[in-house]
Parts: sequence; C-alpha cells; structure tokens
Amino acid sequence: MSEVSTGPVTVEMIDGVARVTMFGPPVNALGLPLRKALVEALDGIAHDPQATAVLLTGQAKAFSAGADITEFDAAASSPDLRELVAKVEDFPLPVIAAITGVALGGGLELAMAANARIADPEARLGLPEITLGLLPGAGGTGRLPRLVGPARALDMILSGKPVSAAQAHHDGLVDAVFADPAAKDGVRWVAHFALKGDRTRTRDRQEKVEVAHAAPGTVAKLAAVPLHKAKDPYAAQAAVDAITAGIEVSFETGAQLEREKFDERRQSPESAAQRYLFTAERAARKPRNLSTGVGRRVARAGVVGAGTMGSGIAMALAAAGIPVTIVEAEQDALDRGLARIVDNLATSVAHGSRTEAAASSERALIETSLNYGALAAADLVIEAAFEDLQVKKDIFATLERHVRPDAVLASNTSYLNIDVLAAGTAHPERVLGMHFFSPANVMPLVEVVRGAQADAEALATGFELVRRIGKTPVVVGVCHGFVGNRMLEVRSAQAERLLVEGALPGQVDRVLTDFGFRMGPFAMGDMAGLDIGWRNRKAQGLTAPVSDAICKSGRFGQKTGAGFYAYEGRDRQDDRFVAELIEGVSAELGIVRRPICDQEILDRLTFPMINEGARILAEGIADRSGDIDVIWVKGYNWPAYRGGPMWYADQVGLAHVAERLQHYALLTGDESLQPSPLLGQLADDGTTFGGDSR
Ligand code: TC6
Repeated sequence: MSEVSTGPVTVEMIDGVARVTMFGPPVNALGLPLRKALVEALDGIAHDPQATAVLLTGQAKAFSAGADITEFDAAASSPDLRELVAKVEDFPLPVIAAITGVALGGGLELAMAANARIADPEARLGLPEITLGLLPGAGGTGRLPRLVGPARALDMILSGKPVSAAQAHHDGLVDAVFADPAAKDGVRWVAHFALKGDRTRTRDRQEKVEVAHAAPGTVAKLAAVPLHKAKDPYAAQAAVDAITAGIEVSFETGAQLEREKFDERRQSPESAAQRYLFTAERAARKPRNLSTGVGRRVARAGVVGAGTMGSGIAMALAAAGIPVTIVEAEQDALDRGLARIVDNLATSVAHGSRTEAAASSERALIETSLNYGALAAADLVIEAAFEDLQVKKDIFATLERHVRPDAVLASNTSYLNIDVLAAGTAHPERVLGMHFFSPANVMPLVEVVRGAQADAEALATGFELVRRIGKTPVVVGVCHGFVGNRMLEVRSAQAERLLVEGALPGQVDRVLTDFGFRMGPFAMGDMAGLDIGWRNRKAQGLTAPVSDAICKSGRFGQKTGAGFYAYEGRDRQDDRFVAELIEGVSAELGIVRRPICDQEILDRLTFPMINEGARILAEGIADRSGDIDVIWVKGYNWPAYRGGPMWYADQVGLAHVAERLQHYALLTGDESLQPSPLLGQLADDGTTFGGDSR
C-alpha cells in the first residue's frame, strides 16, 4: 500500500483501488484548499497505471458537510465545486463515494456525481441548502431526482432534512450499507464494482424521471405541498424551477437554471439572513458567562407536573434516550398526561416519523408517580407546574426534601423570577430556569435562565442536557418573561393598541403573515385560548380593553368556535360582531378611530420589540443580539429569511428604527415607544447591533 498526502487529502493505493480521504476538520467543508487538493489528487490518480478505481471518503465525523459557508460572501474561486463535481463525474476510472458521518449539501452533490455510493449505517445524507436560503448549486437538483425520483427529491430539497443511510438505501440514493465502508470491505466492494458495476453517469439515468418527463406539470403537482411547507419561499421556488427544468427539459437546462438561481439566491438578503443565523446559533452554543463541559451527565431526569408542558418535556427527554419520572399531585392529572404521551407517540408512528419499536422504547423510559420520593435518583428535575410563584416555591421546598443533595433543580416558568424561587431553597446554587416552548417535544428552543446564584456546574448541566436532547439552548438572565416573552408582551400591547386606534384583527394578522410569520397575534391567541391570558391579566391586576371585552362575551378562541374571529372548524372568518365590539371600546375610551396603513402596523409591531431587545442587551439579560434573534426564530417562528428582529433592525437601519419610534411615540402619546438609550446611542453612532459578534 502506497500513500501520498496533499495537504487535506491523502491517497492510498490498496489492491489497485485508490482510496482518497478528505481531512478538513471539523466537517470537511469543501473550501478552496480542500477542492484544490482533491483536484490534484484525482489528476495524480488519472495518470497512475496501477489504479483501477477510486474510493472517495472523508474522515469519520463527516464525508463532507458541503460547501464552506464562510466563502459565500463572494463568488467561488477555481476550482469551484461545480468543476470538482464534473471532474468526478467524467473521471476515466469508476469513482465510489464511501460515506461515513454526514454527506450534506455540496458534499452529497459530490457523492451523487460518483458512479455509486456506499454508506455506514449511521450516515446521514441531505441537501439542507434551503435552511441557508439557497438551493443545491452543483447539480443536486438534477441528480437527486434521477436517483430517488421527483417526489422524494422534492421532499428532501424543500425540507432540507437529511435522511438515514437505511432510508437512502431504500430510495436508491445509496447502493449498499455496511459498517466501515472506507475500510477493507469497502475496498473489496469498489474493486468488484470496477469489474462489474454499471457506470452510467447519474445525469444520464432516466428511469426514475421518465414518467414526469413525459407529463409536464407532474413536478408542479408533486411540489405543491412541500413548497407550501418550505420555510424559505424564495429558495424553495428557485429549487422547484430548477428541478422542473432538469426533468421536463434536460439535465443541462436544469443545471444552467440551477447555477443562475443559486448565484442569485447566494447574493440575496434572505440567504444572508439565514447564513447569519447559522453562525448566531453556533455562537449561542458558546455562552460568554457559562463554562461548557463542566456539567454533569444526566443519567435520569424528573419532571414535576403532567400538564401539556410537563408531558412534552418528558417526551423530549425520552426521545433522547433519557429515563424520566413524572410526578403529579393527582392521579387524574397523571393519567391525562400519560394519555397525551401515548396518543402523541401513536400519532407519530401513524405519520411514519417513528417506528413502533422506537415509540415503545420511549414510552418505557417514562415512569409516573404521585410521590416525590420517586425522584430520589434524578440528576436533574424540571418543575413544570402551574404558573404561580407560591405553587412553585412549595414544590421546590418539597423537592429538596426528596432529591439527592447534588441534584439540579430547574423551573420551566415562562415569566417568574428564578432568583426568588432559588432564594427559598437551601441550595440556590443548584437552581436555574429551563424555559421550554410549547409543544415542548417539538419546539427546538430552550431559554436556559442563569439564576444569580446558580453555580457553573448546575448551569452547564442544564445547558448540556438541552444540547443532548437536540434542542438549541440560549442562556438568558433573570427578568420578567426573560428574552422571548418579554419582547412578545411589548408586541401584544402594541397589537391591542392598534385595534383601539383603528385597525381590525384581520389587517394586523395579515401584515404579519405577509412579513413571513405563519400566523398573526390574534389568530395565534384564538388558537392558544384567550381565557389563559385573561386569567393571567386578572391575577396581575392588568387589563387589555379589547381582549378583555372579547373574553367577557364568552369568546375564548377556536375551542369555543369564536374569538377575534368566527370559526367553522378551523376555518376562520372576520366577524362583524368583533369589529363592532372594537369600535365600541374605542368610543368608550374616547379615541377617534383612524385608518392605519400596513407599514405603520408592521413598524408598530416590530420596532418596539427591537427597542425592548436593546434594553435586554443593555441590561445584560442576553449576551449578544444574535442570541435574541435565535430565540425569536426558533421559539416564536420569526421568519428565518428575515434573520430575527435585531438583524432586521440592522438591515433597515437603527437610525430609521429610532426615528420611527419617536414619531409613533408622539403620534400616540405612548411614551414606552421612545427609543431606549442603547438604541438611541447606536443610531447616533451609525452602527448596528452587530449580530453574533457583539
Ligand atoms: C452547499 O453545500 C452548497 C453547495 C453548492 C455550491 C455551488 N461550512 O454545527 P456544528 C462548522 S451549502 C463551513 O457545531 P455539529 C460550524 O460553523 C452548505 N463551516 O457541529 C462549526 O464551527 P465552530 C450545505 C461549517 O456536529 C463546526 O463546523 N451544508 C460547515 O452539531 C462544527 O459544526 C450545510 O448546510 C460548512 N458547511 O453538526 C451543513 N458546516 O466550531 C451545515 C459546519 O467554529 N452544517 N461548519 O462553531 C451542519 O448542518 C452541521 O454543522 C453538521 C455538524 C451536521 C455538519
């Protein structure tokens, strides 16, 4: 066996098979140095008379995570990924990609240009470009449908979700799955392929696209549902256009359109926003005031409360293989919680997102009890009880008597003061907040609330647990509502005021859905149930004239068939009754209603949030403006292609945001709209919030 190393690429000759290994830690991103080294290595092999075939692989963690995202601010230098892919596809010898770890984006495009693909059972393959506001750019829109058929290809490209090796094998993306495909068995497989394998280039394979090619319009029909679900409508439409041309006209026509659309999207503000979020999310994993790596591994967890949040949290833990015990005060509540879990697992099996076996092993990890003593072995307990400080204080006091002296205690409170809760315990250094979002088994965000007295180990234990269950942790400080709900309250207050001043729910909601939210605040309130907010307001002595009046009329939202809208099932309609009720509230308050334009609505809903975000930064509640953006995108469905509220503010200009806030403060007499000192200062300085770097 001979070995040649060219920087990040090693070539070994094993029984006539040239094994080419990429080594560009951490994930073999295909930046210029790696591309150059690969081209050089392939040129060398092409001239080596001993070589009969190529086995292309990456070091264990990744085959390749695709193009180097940091290069996207400029056009790629030669050899670009397309040239590399062409070299592989037209190589004089058979090329087989041996995929270990992930093959994503350009990494998978490279593998699809090979003559065949073999993968290890843990490999994951996908085209996640859409999550960066892009479409595949090196032939992926043409090759994937030729390997897996148009429907699967559309699903993978428009969702961006990777598939397992087993799924890829089933779909035809991978030709064989076995342990360690880059080692001996892989080399043997490649040698055999060199003798007997079908070397038709992927671009020339027609079987799977034949039907759609013969019936124009098929791709558009298949695309309708995944297109509607796609998070970035611009990148999604561009991908569908390229896929359609690649199938209905020819591979070359599709590839040409793909190149144009990729370059257009790469330079778009929508892609810039999503690339920024990619780095902001990774920056949030390195919080400034929290040491990672010092947490205790949670072998067993506890949850107090079997309501919607408690059962969702238990499901999220079990899904990551963590045994969890739920404790409740009443058998009925426990039974209802467990029924919710069983239903949820059954639904996911019916939808194909879990196997029967996975669902039953997750169910088996969840125990229930009426006795706090059942939490004696837990390393960490999350309290998810009723949102009432005294209730939670009592639970923490009881918990302390039953858990291990070193167990970490977390509260899932969405508003309450963690420091007050901690102060009532004997070990405040073990207390923190872990604010999950509903439904907790689905939503990807957890605000990890840094209690003033919490020690490094407790915080890291909570933070690392969130990472382990596959969610995004963002560290925040203690204040009413933390980051997300504190900003949401400001938006809700403005939405309510807009109604009183002259807008109607349909207009307000439409402005936000036009902006890219899935739902506006009033449709959302109707879905969640208006009575919850009403009860909370009454408990705090607060009022919201329109929302209170709606509730007083017995309209609690979808569940009562009426709220801000009238409902037939889930179909909502504007309701004359609501318009009259709102007009009545305005009259009672002596406010002369005026027409409010869409731009004012958008500004009044977003700019005060940004202002509050600036206060949050100034108070040190969030470390970076990027953390706030990650919270809003992951927790509140702020459209990712608009980068989050703070990024959005940086794009429209902080001077403009400050000027408009002053204008609306004057117009409405609402002093809370005045720009905060930090926003005012940054606007005067002509700078920005600075995203993930601040
Ligand atoms: C494309 O390919 C288009 C091609 C067409 C061209 C014409 N580039 O996420 P982690 C860094 S578009 C540069 O923490 P994990 C990441 O920033 C691309 N850097 O690890 C982090 O750096 P840090 C399509 C990258 O194990 C470090 O690697 N591909 C890239 O949780 C570790 O990452 C994608 O969208 C990259 N492509 O997850 C895949 N990828 O340590 C994007 C990662 O300085 N990547 N880094 O903070 C991922 O989904 C995940 O990173 C992962 C690993 C699943 C590969």
